[in-house]
Amino acid sequence: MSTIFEQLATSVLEGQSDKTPTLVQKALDEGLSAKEILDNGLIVGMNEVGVRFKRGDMFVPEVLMSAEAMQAGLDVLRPLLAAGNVKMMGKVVLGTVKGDLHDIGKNLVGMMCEGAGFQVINLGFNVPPEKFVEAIKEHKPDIVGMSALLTTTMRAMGYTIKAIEEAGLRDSVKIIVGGAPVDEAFAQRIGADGYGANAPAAVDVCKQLIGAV
Ligand code: B1M
Repeated sequence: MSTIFEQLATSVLEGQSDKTPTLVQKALDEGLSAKEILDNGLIVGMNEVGVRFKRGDMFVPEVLMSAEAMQAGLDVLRPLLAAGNVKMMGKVVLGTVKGDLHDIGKNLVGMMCEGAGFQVINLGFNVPPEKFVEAIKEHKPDIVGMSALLTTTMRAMGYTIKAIEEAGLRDSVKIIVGGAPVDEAFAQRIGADGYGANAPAAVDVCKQLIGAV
């Protein structure tokens, strides 16, 4: 008979959006804390999703299902985590840059970052540089993540970094970029601190950027 933590991890891994919140509630009813359920159940499942995705044993639709199951579980825990002042891994402000309407991959990055224990403020898509700047002032994140799917909108990442510099905020945040046309060389050229090729890689880079690994 598997433990409740194993059941939670498996439920995320298998993308069971109906079962995961029920299991989270069961674990709470058994007296486990929100932090234990997150760290020893949900995040364990999501970490395994990352490992399997990198290995080529899971594909985007399955990862999205797992991310949704994770979200459904987190929805039950979120008020408890907020009320209990549980220390999250760090705060990430995330958005798809100006002119770009693609947000599926960016949302996946956001969900996996949440799954890894980060607090994520998702600004949505078509986000102008000044909105990133405002969000940094308001939320004081550790990390700013930008996504672009078009060769024509990649340059907005550079403009956004410039705007963050001009606002005097560059030293207060780490910046990670990603999206299909983006690569490591481009990230370095525009002065980003990191590049994530896919959602699990983005989580790894975010952890590195805040010194968590
Ligand atoms: Co558009 N589109 N699209 N599109 N679209 C692409 C990107 C394109 C490659 C299709 C093609 O021609 N083969 C092409 C871009 C060509 C280029 O610039 N090189 C293209 C085009 C041209 C366009 C329009 C211009 C079409 C038109 O109107 N003529 C138009 C532009 C609109 C705009 O943005 N201004 C357009 C519109 C759209 C829709 C709105 C219809 C829709 C988006 C809906 C939505 O997102 N809500 C759409 C879609 C769905 C696609 C494709 C088919 C799929 C994108 C996707 O969601 N992939 C795409 C072709 C393709 O990729 N096969 C295409 C799945 C997703 C999980 O992957 O987004 O790559 P991806 O994210 C990955 C990684 O990139 C990475 O992690 C994710 C998970 O592993 N990642 C990050 C992403 N962000 C990251 C951030 C990080 C780190 C990693 O750190 C912060």
